Amino acid sequence: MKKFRIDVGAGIDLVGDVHGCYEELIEGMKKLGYHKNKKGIYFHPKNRKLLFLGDMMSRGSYSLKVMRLVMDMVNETQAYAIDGNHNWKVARYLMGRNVKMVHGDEKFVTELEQFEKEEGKEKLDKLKEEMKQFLLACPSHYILTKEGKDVAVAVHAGIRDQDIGKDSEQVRSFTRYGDTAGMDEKGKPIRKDWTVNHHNDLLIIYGHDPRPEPIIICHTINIDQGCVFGGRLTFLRYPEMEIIQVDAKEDYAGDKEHHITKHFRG
Ligand SMILES: [Mn+2]
Repeated sequence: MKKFRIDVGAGIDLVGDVHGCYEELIEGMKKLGYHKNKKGIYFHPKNRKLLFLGDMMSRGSYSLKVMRLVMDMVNETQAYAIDGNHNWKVARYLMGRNVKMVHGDEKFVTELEQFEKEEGKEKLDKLKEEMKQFLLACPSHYILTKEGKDVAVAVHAGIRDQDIGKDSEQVRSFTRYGDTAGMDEKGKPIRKDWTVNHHNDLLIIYGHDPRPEPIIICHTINIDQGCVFGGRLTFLRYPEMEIIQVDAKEDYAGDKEHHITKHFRG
């Protein structure tokens, strides 16, 4: 399947869950050497590309600004973006489905209401349609290739080896939520460790389930260090395997019980 494959080319800079952390995103992109062209679109002078690992919005404070930047960069072929559980939730909301906008998605709705107050209904409807089309077009994962050989996989929550390069609702469910075993008594998903079942040569780069550090385990690396929970925004320069991080300016999510908030702010 060709549609899943991206050539590493001059290099790919992958970024974990942004969740509306616009300032940290810009700070990190500048550290990596991105700047704006005459059209106001961020690009890398050495033709590197940015790859968003899904969940660019919700929980944080500037989802619309992040989405504008992501959509502009993807439209101008300077970035790639993949699906995530919040992407999917927001996409369904924008399709008019009856979804509960909770767990940080309510902040996205508040931003839309604010946008309407400032810009009017016509512009809001146009933006909503654009975001809906964009989110629905995000693939479940990308396979990075170098000299025609598959080298790595970029995915939001995780992937089973046998699903790499495949697409179905079942695959999408796994790539959005990872391997889950139902809900706990608080309604939070019980997450199972899928990484132990990863046995091929591909490095799997993922986010979704924030960890204090980006550590390579079983040839997988989690680059979501919970920026929105007051942790850090992580960028991975591939194939250099260089980590660039930006400290969160604040704890946007305000979940004092979250393990990342406790780790970085406790
Ligand atoms: Mn997620």
